[in-house]
Amino acid sequence: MAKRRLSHHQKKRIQATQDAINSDNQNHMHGLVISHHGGKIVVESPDGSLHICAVKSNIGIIVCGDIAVYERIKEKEFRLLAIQPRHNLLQRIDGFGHLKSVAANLSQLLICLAVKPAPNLFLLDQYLLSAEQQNIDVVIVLNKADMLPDGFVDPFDLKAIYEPLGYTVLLASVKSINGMEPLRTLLDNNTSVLSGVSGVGKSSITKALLPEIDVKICEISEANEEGRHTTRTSRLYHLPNSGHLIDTPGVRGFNPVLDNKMPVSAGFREINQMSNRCRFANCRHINEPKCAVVDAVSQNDIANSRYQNYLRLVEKL
Ligand SMILES: Nc1nc2c(ncn2[C@@H]2O[C@H](COP(=O)(O)OP(=O)(O)OP(=O)(O)O)[C@@H](O)[C@H]2O)c(=O)[nH]1
Ligand SMILES: [Mg+2]
Ligand SMILES: [Zn+2]
Repeated sequence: MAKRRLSHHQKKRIQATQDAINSDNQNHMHGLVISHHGGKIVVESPDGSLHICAVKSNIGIIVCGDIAVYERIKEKEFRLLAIQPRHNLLQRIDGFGHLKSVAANLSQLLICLAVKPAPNLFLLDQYLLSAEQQNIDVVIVLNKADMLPDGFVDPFDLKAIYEPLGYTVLLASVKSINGMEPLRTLLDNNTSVLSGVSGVGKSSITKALLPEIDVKICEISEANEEGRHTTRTSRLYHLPNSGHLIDTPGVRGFNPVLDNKMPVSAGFREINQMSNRCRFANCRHINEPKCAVVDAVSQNDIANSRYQNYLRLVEKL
């Protein structure tokens, strides 16, 4: 494949970033990006001070969880110079086809679903694919469990489908505080990002874990049970037991970044594993003869919903 040629502007940016990262300039500081709003970046220094940084042009993407290199220009003025190389970067394609970056340097993705608005398994599988791509652990949180009729232990078959794949599924309720303690434990020592559609209760969960912090929560519209996109910008919070939690704005969808370097099957653990048994090494698991994946679906060893969502994503690519 031909190498992509970098523009003069891109080369300059990479060089400037390298210079700032490698520099032993005593005035350069390092800090954690807490939020990014309207061109202002809030960076937390290792001593806990918050510094609002203006951004030097040509720095590129900056998100919560990034480690910034920055400098003081005046008493209370700071300028962000570069972002340190990341372990990972969670990204999605928005409804207009634009690449959106969610957060960086994550160890855990909390996919927040709710009893109402009811979970969309295609959205969930798209999240899971993105997490597999970026090597991020996942916890599937089904919030608003208080709205379930008595006796429902596995609504929407989430445990039945996803636990055998190795994903943690947690039923939670901010209202009845069910599941909040196990969730707290899962967050310890992790940098976790909470993502999901509007109104599922991401900010309510954040507030339940950090009651002393003012997190804005909105009443959902009774008419259609949809959220109102209350949270407008992502924000990183510190948890008492040394973890970080990033609350993000509700998404309408979570289209993963798909490219030819990684087959869609790599984002579906069970399909990936089963594909070793297909007759053809390059089997797409659609209509090829002796396809172990199609066989496994017909035997109910692979959930049909997972397979249908796999096909939808292959079609997109
Ligand atoms: N019954 C019930 N309602 C809840 C629960 N958690 C949150 N809610 C309600 O759900 C609504 C939306 O909560 P938010 O926390 O603002 O939802 P969000 O996911 O942050 O929404 P966006 O910021 O718009 O993405 C509010 O009316 C909450 O009171 C829960 O466990 N049970
Ligand atoms: Mg919110
Ligand atoms: Zn196959």
